[in-house]
Amino acid sequence: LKRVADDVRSIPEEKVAWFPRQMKDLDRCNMLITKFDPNMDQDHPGYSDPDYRKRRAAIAELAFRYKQGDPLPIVEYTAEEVSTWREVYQKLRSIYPSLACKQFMDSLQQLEKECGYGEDRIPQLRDVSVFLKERTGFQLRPVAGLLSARDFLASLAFRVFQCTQYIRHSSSPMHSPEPDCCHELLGHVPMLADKEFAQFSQEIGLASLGVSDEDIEKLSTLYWFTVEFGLCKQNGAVKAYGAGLLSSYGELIYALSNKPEYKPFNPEETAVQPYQDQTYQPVYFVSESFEEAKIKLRRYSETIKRPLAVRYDPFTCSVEVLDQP
Ligand code: NLE
Ligand code: FE2
Repeated sequence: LKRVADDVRSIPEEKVAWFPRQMKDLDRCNMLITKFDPNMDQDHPGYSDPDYRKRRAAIAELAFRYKQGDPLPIVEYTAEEVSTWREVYQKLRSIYPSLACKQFMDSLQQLEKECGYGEDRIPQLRDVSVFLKERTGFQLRPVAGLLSARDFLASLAFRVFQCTQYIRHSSSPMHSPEPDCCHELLGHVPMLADKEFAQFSQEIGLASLGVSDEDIEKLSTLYWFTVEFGLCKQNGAVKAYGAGLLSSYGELIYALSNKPEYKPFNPEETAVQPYQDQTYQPVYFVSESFEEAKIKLRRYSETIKRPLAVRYDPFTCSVEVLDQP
């Protein structure tokens, strides 16, 4: 309570939700959502597998202990985990060339050449974070599971991407309702290695700082239908750029089949579209181009009301609060 009161004093207009100002404040952006946790969710394929649950707890512990600036933890993956990864990698790799957007393919090829991506080993967050930092300034930090939307979005404002480090259960390699390292490494990382996409991600993050719960809900829905499940046209064909598609063989094929409904991407409408987080989406939003999604989203975020304006200072890695524009 004390910390909220302090922050409110420097922003006189109205009460504003606490948000991180400096990169080290991200240590406080760690509120987990437990709905897909293998200990809580009876439908989780790991629910009745005590070894899997034990392993998840051990990897979660690494994330709980992590403080901003620490070296990223190294996980020695077991043979079973590597074999799950292999299956996911092989299957997805074979369909990417026809279904993934160009930006994704370019980055994936670089990751394979320069960052040890391949079917034989699970890349370590530590190496991937160095790679990304050089490309787009993004860095990774470990997280124990699904984060609250507010905390997750806030970290993007600092070009920090919170990544899970455990792997999905071996019984369901082709789709997982919760994020895991396949989702982060195959879905998100290649896109974060693209300069434009990195910029787009940080803008969503900055737009989320200090906004109401209602606006967080809208922004996270927009994030869901773009960064996670977005489709865009390229050379006349529809391609996937959303990470939730690019890490799920089952849903990637489904999304680009003639089964689901497509709607044109329009932030006002997309922000209030109900979504599905257990299984495949019934509807996907298609933007005319990658650029278009970015421009429309930027325009939308300028319309969100908040009693402050923010700017990221890359020299000090901190968020400056400006007067109302
Ligand atoms: N469904 C995705 C996958 O199987 O990789 C994960 C989505 C996380 C939001
Ligand atoms: Fe994700």
